[in-house]
Amino acid sequence: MIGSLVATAFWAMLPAYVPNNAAVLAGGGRPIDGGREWRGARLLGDGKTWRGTAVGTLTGVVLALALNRLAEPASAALGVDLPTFALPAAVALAFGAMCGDIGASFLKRRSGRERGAAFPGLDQLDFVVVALAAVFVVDTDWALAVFTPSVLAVVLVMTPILHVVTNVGAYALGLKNEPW
Ligand code: CTP
Ligand code: K
Ligand code: MG
Repeated sequence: MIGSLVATAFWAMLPAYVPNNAAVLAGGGRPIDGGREWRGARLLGDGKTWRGTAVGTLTGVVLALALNRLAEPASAALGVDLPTFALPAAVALAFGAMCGDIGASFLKRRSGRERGAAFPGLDQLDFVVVALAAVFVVDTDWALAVFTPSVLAVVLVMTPILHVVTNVGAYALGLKNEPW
């Protein structure tokens, strides 16, 4: 029971989990805010770039399409009914995740935090909250069917754990400047 909830939650959120990591690898180039400031601090900062956002979103969408091809064999192997992703749902999860992270940077700059500063709680859940909100708006029936209250509960517990583990790992491998 808990195993199938975890499998469903992880599978359904993968297109939202991967974009931030892809952005870390692809980041660089022109910042989205073009260097602009607002009320004495950068609007978003140099850590939110067009390239990172575009590559992150695209990676999440392509991953969702790849998962569609694996859904049947993976469901059979695990004995779980894993969902497929319609394109609008895939875009909502991937782009929603990127937007959540960008929104968090906006809040960090407003609260005096420099680029790279930690904001515990926000760092671990920003992308998930916006990705879920976006997919519930864009593909409501699908989202209601996949993200039952118990799957949502697993997502909210599992995401911060995965976030900490992947970021500490990326930092240890020298891929990321901070371990959060
Ligand atoms: N990145 C990017 N574009 C994004 C998100 C991330 O280019 N939309 C890249 C940047 O190189 C960034 C790195 O991924 O520095 C790490 O991402 P993150 O930790 O989200 O950014 P920070 O540098 O910590 O900046 P902030 O304080 O604004 O979160
Ligand atoms: K972040
Ligand atoms: Mg950071």
